[in-house]
Amino acid sequence: MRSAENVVSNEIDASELSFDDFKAIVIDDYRIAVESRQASLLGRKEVLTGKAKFGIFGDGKEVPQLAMAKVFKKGDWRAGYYRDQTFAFATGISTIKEFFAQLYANPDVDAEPATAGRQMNSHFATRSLNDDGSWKNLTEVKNSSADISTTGGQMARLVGLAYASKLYKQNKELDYLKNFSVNGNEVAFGTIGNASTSEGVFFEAFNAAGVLQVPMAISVWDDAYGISVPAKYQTTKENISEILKGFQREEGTNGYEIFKVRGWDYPALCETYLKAIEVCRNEHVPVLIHVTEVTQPQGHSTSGSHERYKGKDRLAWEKEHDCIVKMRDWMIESAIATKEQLDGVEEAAKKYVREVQREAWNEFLDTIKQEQADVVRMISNMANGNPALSKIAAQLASTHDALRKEVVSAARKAIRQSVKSPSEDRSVLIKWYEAKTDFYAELYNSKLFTDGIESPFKVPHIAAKYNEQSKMLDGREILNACFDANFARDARLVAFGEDLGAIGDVNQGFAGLQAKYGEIRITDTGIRESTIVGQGIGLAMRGLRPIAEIQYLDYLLYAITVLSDDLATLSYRTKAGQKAPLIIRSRGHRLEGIWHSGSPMGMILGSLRGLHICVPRNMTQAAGMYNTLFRSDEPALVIECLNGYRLKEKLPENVGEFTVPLGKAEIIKEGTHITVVSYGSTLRLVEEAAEELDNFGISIEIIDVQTLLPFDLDQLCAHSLQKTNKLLVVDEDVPGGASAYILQQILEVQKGYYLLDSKPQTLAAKAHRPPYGSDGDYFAKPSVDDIIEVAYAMMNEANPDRYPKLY
Ligand SMILES: Cc1ncc(C[n+]2csc(CCOP(=O)(O)OP(=O)(O)O)c2C)c(N)n1
Ligand SMILES: [Mg+2]
Repeated sequence: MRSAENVVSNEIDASELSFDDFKAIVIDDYRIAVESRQASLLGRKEVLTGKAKFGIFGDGKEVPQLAMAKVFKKGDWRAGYYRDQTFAFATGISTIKEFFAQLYANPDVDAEPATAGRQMNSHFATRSLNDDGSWKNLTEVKNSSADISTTGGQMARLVGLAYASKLYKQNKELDYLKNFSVNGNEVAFGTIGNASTSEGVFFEAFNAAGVLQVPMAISVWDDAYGISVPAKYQTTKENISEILKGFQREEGTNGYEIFKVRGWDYPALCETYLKAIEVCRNEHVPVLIHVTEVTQPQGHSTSGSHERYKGKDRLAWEKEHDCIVKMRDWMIESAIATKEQLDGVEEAAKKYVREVQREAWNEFLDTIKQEQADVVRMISNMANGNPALSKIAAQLASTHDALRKEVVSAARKAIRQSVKSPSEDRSVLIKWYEAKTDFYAELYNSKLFTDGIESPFKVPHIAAKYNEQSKMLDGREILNACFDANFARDARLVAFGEDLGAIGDVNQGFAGLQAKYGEIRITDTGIRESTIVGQGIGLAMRGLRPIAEIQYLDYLLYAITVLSDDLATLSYRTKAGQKAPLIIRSRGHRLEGIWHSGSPMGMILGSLRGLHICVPRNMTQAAGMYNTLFRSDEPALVIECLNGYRLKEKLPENVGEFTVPLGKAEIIKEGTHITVVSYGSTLRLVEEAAEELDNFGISIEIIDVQTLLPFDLDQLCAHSLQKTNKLLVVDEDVPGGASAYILQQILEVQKGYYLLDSKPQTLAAKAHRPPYGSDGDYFAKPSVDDIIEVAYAMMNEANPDRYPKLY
C-alpha cells in the first residue's frame, strides 16, 4: 500500500524545484489520477456484478482534486461530497483499499475507518478520536469531516469549520488548545456539485462566510448536470460564479475572492489553487473556485446510464475534455513524460488497483467465511436426519460469498425449525447466536453517542445548594448566573445566535455577558438557523464548546435538516470517529400564536436520535442540565420554558456547578390514585390541577421526566404505576406525537402495561397549531380544566358512585 508520506511530497514548493523534480511530481500526480480512475471503473463493475449495492465515483473530477490536494495542509479540514476520491487518495485521507472496503460495506473499522461500513461508498471521514472518545492531535493530520449524502448538506458544517480558525486566531485564551489549531491558520475546504449549489443551504452558508470573513474555500465541480438535469434548470445564467459576482470583495468591503478555472487544465488549476488558498489562509478571506468543463465519463452513479440524458455532442465533448486525457496530452507536449512512460503508469495502475480490490474483497469475506463455516457445522450437527435442517445447512454451505445476513438468517431459521426437538447441539447453536448478538450490535448498531470518557453519564451528580441568604431571582437571572460561571471556568465556551450578543438574547439569559467576555465569545448572528447549527457543528468538531441558540423552538424547523442529517448522525456514521459536542439552546412550549407556541416534540424525537433532548420545567433545572452538558462531550438540545423567564426561583449558591443528570425523572408531587407524567411548561398546570383534584379526594402523583432522550432510566414511571395502576400523560404536542413516545416507553420498555387497571390516557394539544391569544391557547393546548376533567373521568370509570359523571 502506498503511504500518505509519499503523497505529501507532491505539495509544490516552487522555490527549490528542478525540472526533474517537477516532472517527477507531475508524473506521480498522473499516477494518482489514473489509479483513481481505475478505482472508479472497477468499482462500477463490482456493483454491476452484484458484489456491492450501489456505487458513485469521482471519475472526470480527478485533475482539479490533485490541485486542491497540493494546497491542503495538515490541520486543514474538508467538508465535501461523494466525488472527492482523488483528493482523498492524494492527501492520504483515504486509500484505494479503504475505498473498496467501503464499497463492500465492510463493518470492520480498521478496514474501513471512515464509516465502518455504515455509509455508501465515497463518503469520506478521518478519525478525530481515540477509542476512548478523547481527541487526537488534529493539527498533525489532514482532516475530513464526515460526509453526508444530502446534496449541499456539507455547507452548514463548513461555515463552522472555517469559523473555528477565526476564533483560534483572535482569542488568545485558546492558545493552550494545541491539538486543534496553530494560530488559526487552518483552511476549511468545501466541495460541492454545480447542481447542489441550487440548495438554500448553499446560499445561506455562502453569505454567512462572507459576513464572518473566515478561511473557507469552496470548490464547485461543475459538470453541467445534476444527475439528468442540465444547468439551465439549476442555475441562473447557468453559471454559479457569474451570479455570485456581487460577493467579490472590493476596496474597503468584506466579501470573497472568486476564481474560475477549467477542470482539465492541470497547470492553470495548480496556479489557481495556490493563489486562492494563499489569500484564504493568510487573510481569512473566503474564496470560491468555480471549476468548469468537468466531465462524468461513467455517468452519475451505478443507477443508470448518462446516455439517456446526454446528447451525442455532449458525450463526444466529454470524451475529448476528459481531464486525464487532457493532462496526458499536456504532459507529452511539455516533454514531462513520453507516451510510453505514461502507458507504463496506466498499466501499473490497472494492475495495482485490481490487486488492492481483491485484497479488500477477501478481507471483507474472511470473517464472514469463518462464521459461515461455524454455522454450517452447527446446523449439520443438530440436523440428525431432519431434512429441513439438513437443507438449511446445505443451502448455506453452497452459498458462494455469503453475507452475514445469510449466515445469521440460516442460524435463526434452524433454531425456529427445531423448536420442538431440543438437543445439546441445538443449545450450542443458540449459545453461539446469543454470544454473537452483542458482536453484531457492536458492528451495526453501536455508537449513536460517543460513549467515551467524557460521556454525560460520567459527570458526577452534584446537588444544588441553598443557604439562608439564597435570593429569589427571575428565572432568566438564574440562567445568566449559570452561563457566567461556566464562561469564566471554560475558555472553550462560545455562544451565538440571533439577538444573543448585544442584548443577551430575547429573554436576557446572556444579558451583560458579551460586555464581560467579549464579542468573540458571545456573538450575534444573521437570521440563518441552518448555518447557526452548522457553525456550531464545525466549531465543536474542532475542539470548541459552542452553544448555538435557536431563538424559538418553532424556528428549529429551519435547522432540522442540519440537526438530523449531520449532528444527530455524526457519531453513528463514523462509529465514534468524530464528535460534535454542540449544545442547542432554544425555548418553547407556552406562548401564543401559530409560530410562537409550538411544541413539535414528536418531530424532534423522530428526527434527533443521537442528541440528548432536555425539557427542563424551570430555569434551575435547565442550569443543572447545562452544567452537566458543558462538562461532557455529547450533543444536546435544551428547550427552556418560554413562559418561565420571569417566574421567581431560588438561586443555588453553586449555580455554575450543580448538575442535573440526564435520564433522571423526578417525582414532584406524591399521590396514590393516578400517575401523571409530563415535562416542561405543562407541569405547572398539572400542579395547579392537583390542588383542585385534591378537593375531590383525588390524589395524583406527578412525574417530571426532565429529559425525553434518554427517558426515565430508573423507571420511576413504572414504579409509580405499581401504586396507582392508572396513567395519564399530559403533553403539548399534537395527539400521538410525543405522548405516543412516552406511552411506548412506559408501557412497553418499562412494562407498565401489566400494572394498569384502566386504559392509559393521553392529554395532548389539538392537531392544529394553537391560535393567537389566551383564548387560542386555552382551546388548543391542555388547560388546567382539561387536566382536572380527564383525571376525574378516569376516577369516574373506576368508581362512578364516588365520582359521578361531571357532564
Ligand atoms: C437533498 C438531496 N436531494 C436530492 C438528492 C439526490 N441526488 C443525489 S446526487 C444529485 C445530483 C447532484 O448534482 P451535482 O451537485 O451537480 O453533483 P454531481 O453529482 O454532478 O457531481 C441528486 C439530485 C440528494 N442526495 N440529496
Ligand atoms: Mg453536477
